[in-house]
Amino acid sequence: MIRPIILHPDPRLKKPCEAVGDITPELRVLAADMLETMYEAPGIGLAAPQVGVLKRVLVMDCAKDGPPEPMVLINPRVTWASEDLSVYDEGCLSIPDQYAEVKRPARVRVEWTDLDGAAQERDFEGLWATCVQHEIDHLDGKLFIDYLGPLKRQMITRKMEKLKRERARSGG
Ligand code: K1U
Ligand code: ZN
Repeated sequence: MIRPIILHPDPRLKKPCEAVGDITPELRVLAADMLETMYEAPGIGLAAPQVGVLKRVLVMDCAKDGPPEPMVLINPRVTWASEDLSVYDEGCLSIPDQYAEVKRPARVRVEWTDLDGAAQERDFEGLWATCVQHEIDHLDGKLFIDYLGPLKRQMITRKMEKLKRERARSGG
């Protein structure tokens, strides 16, 4: 099921999410819904708070060519980050049509739990590294615009408030 994506500004996008305990059937449904919602948007990542669930779950698929590579990360944690940085013109499904350059570690090692409850670890680089850091930020209540200066951040937030008013007036 496709779930509505929450738009900035919204208090649910600013709250740190709570760790997932057991892998329940509800969690599996959430992960499947998040992947469906991400592909439909379309996007390359999605974090649970973006669909109003304040739990530490994210999905992503940054595969460019070839078959899809859907990933579900539960309780993800960056355990190592490279000193070298990379810049990417980031977007966000909660901040549509707004893009800005963000500098982040070029490579990261991430540990997480998969949907079978097994511990996983992987090194990410390129777009995968940018995306997993963007999504983990969502789980900590942080948006890519929080890396920008106050003027640029305020300008984007004002545009989003206007967009939300217009969408509310036209019924969605
Ligand atoms: O978390 C999100 O809001 C999803 C976001 C992830 C992301 C994008 C760029 C850099 C870091 C993280 C998106 O997917 S925005 C849409 C997007 O980037 C895209 C959409 C279609 C094709 C390719 C990219
Ligand atoms: Zn985002």
